[in-house]
Amino acid sequence: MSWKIAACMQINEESLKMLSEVGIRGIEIPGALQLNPFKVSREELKRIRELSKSYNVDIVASNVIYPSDFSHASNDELIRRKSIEYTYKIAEAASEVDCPILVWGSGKARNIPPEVPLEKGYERNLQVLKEAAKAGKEFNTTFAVEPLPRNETNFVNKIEEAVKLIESVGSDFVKVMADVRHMMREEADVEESIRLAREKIVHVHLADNNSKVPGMGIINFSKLFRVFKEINYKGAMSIEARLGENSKEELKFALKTLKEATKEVDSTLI
Ligand code: LER
Ligand code: MN
Repeated sequence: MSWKIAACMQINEESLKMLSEVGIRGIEIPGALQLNPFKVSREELKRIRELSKSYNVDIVASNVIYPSDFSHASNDELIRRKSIEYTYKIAEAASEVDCPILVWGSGKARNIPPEVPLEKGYERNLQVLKEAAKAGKEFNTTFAVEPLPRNETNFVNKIEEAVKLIESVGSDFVKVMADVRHMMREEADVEESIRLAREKIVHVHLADNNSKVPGMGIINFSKLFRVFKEINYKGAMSIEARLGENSKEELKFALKTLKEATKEVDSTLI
């Protein structure tokens, strides 16, 4: 098996230069900032696309796609409509930069406010994902629901919940993603949860248990990669870690750690 490796960061000359030097050929960009259809012009999207091509670093995904003041489950209909309109338009923006995956994380935006009954909140979030399915099909972009820990959201904390949710959307353009750091915290058995979602997983985030780059904590990555190989996972894997002063050295170290781990399971990183 071979997996495309990427790193989560803003796209610009500097980050692309650094990634090229480290040997990472993928980038995952912050959507609310760099694909925001209410703020980012077509010209800017074109510039981003060309920049990524010129460095030969692919935009494999975009995360943090909603601004933090969004609320899909709000009692205010105008606020809910804004989420729906934005969801549709960000899929178009993603297609303009050849970004195939939009990570449906954004814990705050999907949080069910205390004054909203849980069932109603569920329905309202589902409504947004149904729009995502429509937009995804039109612009050939897949939305990937990311289970997030309880301190980030009260809506979808576990893989099992994400699977159930996407099954009720019933679209090839709304799938599941696995963030291994969050899974360590929320899942009773991380490996079994990966097996449970199987072919529904379309994207992966990698960090160590302490949010630092892989290799700086206690996660056994080869053990995890063995399961991704077993389920025949073919998507990309993005390093989504808190980088310190010397991000270049940290990413080099992460790449080395991950390459060793993939080698142990007779796989490669590209
Ligand atoms: C936040 O913890 C996170 O994992 C991001 O991917 C949210 O989209
Ligand atoms: Mn993540």
